[in-house]
Amino acid sequence: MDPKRITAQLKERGWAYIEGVSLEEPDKALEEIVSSFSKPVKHLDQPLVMDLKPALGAQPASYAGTGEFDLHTDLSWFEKPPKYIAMLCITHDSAGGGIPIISDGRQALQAVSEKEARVLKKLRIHFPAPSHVKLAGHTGPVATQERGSVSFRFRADLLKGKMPAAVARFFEAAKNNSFTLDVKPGSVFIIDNHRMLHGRTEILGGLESERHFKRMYGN
Ligand SMILES: O=C(O)CCC(=O)C(=O)O
Ligand SMILES: [Fe+2]
Repeated sequence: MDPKRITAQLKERGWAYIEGVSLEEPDKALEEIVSSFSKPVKHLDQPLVMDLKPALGAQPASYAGTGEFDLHTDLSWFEKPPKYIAMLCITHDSAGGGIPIISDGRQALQAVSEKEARVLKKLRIHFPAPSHVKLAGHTGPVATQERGSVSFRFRADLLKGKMPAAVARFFEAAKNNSFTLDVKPGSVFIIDNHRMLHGRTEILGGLESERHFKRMYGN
């Protein structure tokens, strides 16, 4: 797809979708797409292109786990989470799970009361890193007013203690406005990680599932 169209779609609705990408050299294909509209970035000791597939011993809600993964921001524990996430579908979960879900943070913010929206912009929440990542995490609001737009940070399953009421309302609203993406082998979806929350349904084939996605970040 024309990089201008990717950028336009990301700006307009927070996500872009490309079909029919050749899977002969999938890492290269994904790198080319991400480089066409952004600057590829990697984090910690992760490779530039990450393989997302079930592995023994992983946390259920993680890239290698098989559980449902609630709507979230990637790398919520970094001061500056990557702006874009691109995922390429190599193979599906033939049992019918592992379906990507996304939701627009702007819509969720619109859906809560004005008072709750003020709390979401003001209340600083601690977003800890998962236990296998030795980082202190990040403390900041769910919604950050930036020049002309609001950026979002959210990760429910890692939060410690009871979720503040406004945050729970935001999560509820995000779930209510979420939708699934009809991805197939060779499709790439790109999301604005500062605007959209994403997740997946449970991988029904479990550890035996052939589900395989590739993921890359860009700024
Ligand atoms: O498995 C997926 O579709 C997504 C995984 C994910 O969102 C993550 O690892 O942050
Ligand atoms: Fe994620």
